[in-house]
Amino acid sequence: MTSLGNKIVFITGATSGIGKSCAYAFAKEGAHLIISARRISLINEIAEGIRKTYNVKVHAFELDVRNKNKVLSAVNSLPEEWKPIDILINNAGLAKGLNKFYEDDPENWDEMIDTNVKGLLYVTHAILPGMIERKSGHIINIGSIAGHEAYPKGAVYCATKHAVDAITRSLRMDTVDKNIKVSTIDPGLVETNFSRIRFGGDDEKAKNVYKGLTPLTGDDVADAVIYCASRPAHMNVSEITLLASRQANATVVHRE
Ligand code: NDP
Ligand code: 8X3
Repeated sequence: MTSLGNKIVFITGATSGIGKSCAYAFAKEGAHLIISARRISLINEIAEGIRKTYNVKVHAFELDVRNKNKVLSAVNSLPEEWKPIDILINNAGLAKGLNKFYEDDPENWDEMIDTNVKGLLYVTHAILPGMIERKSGHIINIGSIAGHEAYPKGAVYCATKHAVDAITRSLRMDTVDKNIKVSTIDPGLVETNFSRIRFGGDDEKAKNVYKGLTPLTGDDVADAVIYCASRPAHMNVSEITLLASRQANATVVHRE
């Protein structure tokens, strides 16, 4: 097992759900954190909470992964001590709407593609050259079972997660000679803010997604991310798929 103590871990979308759970889980292992998201007051609050609980350093800043120039300048202007990033968790992402393709709003498509695909590419593009130079690094993408299967009313969200899957696999080939690991963690139903965002703040609709079963939590996913990040140097976990035990796949769910 590789110790995560004193590693530098960069997490996008750390204000909520899986990203926030990952921040706490890595801090518990003694890693120092670079955490970012769009909500600056929330990310600062989380940073303060982590500093109070664990003896680790936390660098927090506002970042919208859709902004290519800001992503690059934020990474390039990191203080020297924060530059040698060991692990990147590409987590920032969202679904907007659950509609038949022909009834959907193309604005939703732009937001999902810009965040889930282009945002992940921009952040990776900004951080990977340093990893290549140092001949060391691990990129862990938060994909989804929506990257393995398509489901009704999810054409574009599923397309973005299929893209994450393809990017993960290609990147692993492109960096195989650079001592860089590339992995993906692909969960099914995880109860976070995800469905609230998907349904434009409609709490009732969001709750119904998880009705009649016990969904995964952000902490369950963070647990898998920690497993993946802490394997010995010779071992890469290329992919982990996680499902709630009452979920068979993206469309078959048993509810009581
Ligand atoms: P949450 O809504 O709880 O968290 C999403 C996080 O992403 C927030 O911290 C949000 O922060 C951040 N974010 C959204 N847009 C941007 C942006 N443009 N730039 C930077 N940060 C952004 O959802 P989850 O924790 O569930 O989602 C995290 C990831 O997990 C996503 O990639 C999602 O697709 C994936 N996933 C989720 C599943 C689920 O069932 N919940 C299952 C499978 C995968 P802020 O608003 O402050 O910017
Ligand atoms: C998020 C979960 O069920 O929409 O990726 O695929 S789901």
